Amino acid sequence: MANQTFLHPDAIRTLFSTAMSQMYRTEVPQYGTLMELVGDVNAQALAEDTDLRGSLERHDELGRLSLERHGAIRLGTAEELFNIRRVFAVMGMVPVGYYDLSVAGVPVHATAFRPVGDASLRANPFRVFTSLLRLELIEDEALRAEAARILSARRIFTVRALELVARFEMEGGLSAEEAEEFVTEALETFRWHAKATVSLDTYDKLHAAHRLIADVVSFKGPHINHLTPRTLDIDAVQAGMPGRGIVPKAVIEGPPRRQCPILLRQTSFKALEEPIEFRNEGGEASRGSHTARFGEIEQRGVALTPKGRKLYDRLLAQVRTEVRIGQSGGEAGDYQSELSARFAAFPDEWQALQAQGLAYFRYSASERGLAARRRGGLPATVEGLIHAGFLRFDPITYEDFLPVSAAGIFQSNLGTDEQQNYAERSNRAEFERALGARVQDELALYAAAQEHSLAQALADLGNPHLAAVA
Ligand code: OOG
Ligand code: NI
Repeated sequence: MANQTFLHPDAIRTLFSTAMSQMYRTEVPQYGTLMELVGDVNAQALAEDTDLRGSLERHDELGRLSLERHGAIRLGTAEELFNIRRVFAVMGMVPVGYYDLSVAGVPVHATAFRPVGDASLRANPFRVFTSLLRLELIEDEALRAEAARILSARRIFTVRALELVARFEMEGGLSAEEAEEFVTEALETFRWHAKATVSLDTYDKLHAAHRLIADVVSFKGPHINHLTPRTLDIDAVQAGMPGRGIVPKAVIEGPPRRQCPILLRQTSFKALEEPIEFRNEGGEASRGSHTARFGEIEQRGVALTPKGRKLYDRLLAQVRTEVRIGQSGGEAGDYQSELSARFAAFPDEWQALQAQGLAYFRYSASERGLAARRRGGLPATVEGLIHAGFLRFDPITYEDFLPVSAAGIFQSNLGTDEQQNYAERSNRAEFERALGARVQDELALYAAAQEHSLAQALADLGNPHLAAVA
């Protein structure tokens, strides 16, 4: 039976992301400092760049800016991944994209849970990069078995959280009151635990296999390991961090600074070393520490088409073979200049990106175009309409992640000595089996958004037949 009193999943997501941000601010005070810096830089960028402000305003992106963030968790078992999908579904977040990080020496594969659809993204684009540990990549058989045993014994969701998920699935929604309770219960899964579930000895063994394995296996739950606000000027935030007592990683991951931002640029501050209490089988406590939680910022640009992405991947690979950043970060200057030099080959004007089919855009009929429709005699091609100023296009923001950047973020927090090379063993089918669902294809989502906007714009101009020509 239809229930009129459900709280919209978009609203539940905002309740949740706000509560999560609050919790992380309390747990990691540096995150609060970073949020303040990002707020200041964004205000300055908007004051100085009226075009940017106009474009964000036109697409209702201004409101979401201060809400905008992503987080990341690392799960241990197929069952945990299966249930987290159900939890995120309550908040209108679905798995998009498959990321294999084993190539970069990180024994996980991942997806991003995020809203899809323009309205939901506008309401709140909160996303969670969710990795699943690949125990099969642990070589030591005894250790692998022990890790599996430890993981199978833990329960990362509260009983009530799963009850509310089941209720959501049965009824098709949650009331405002249930949603509040759900958010409180779901938050428990993401909380930090200063007490490990293993002995210091076991922790050390897991840590020796890979620091990430220790991070996933040793605790009661998959603590959120970072939250990332979106900035309009990542270079300014990177430069401003030391002034506020934060030490950033050596280089910004992703493309260089450009007139027309593409994809995603990210930087982070190093993970904190935090005190942990371990307990051995006899119940005796010992003190140690664990390093997992960090801060990150990101600047988002336009989503690239497969053609644009290919060019991006090729240029980035060239830079990375040319300059390798060592542990000291001393090569950061060379890396930046190489990056800028190589990316000179990537067109940096909106017109060129559109005309060459390198990026995705949202089309709309301009006022002049609507006036021209009334007069009649519009150009017969999309190019002609654009040229005449009747059809406008604005960049579609990239809402996903980049595997090479993600690996760089993982590694900056694992220490370069931890680089291990697992052979590429991408296993999307296995990931989807654990997830209990297919991951959506992010490129298909952007392409659909572009096509939909173009069809609408052409219809507004009175000539929907042109869509086929585009
Ligand atoms: C996730 C790293 C990936 C990003 O922004 O690329 C990520 C992790 O360290 O668990 O969050
Ligand atoms: Ni991140």
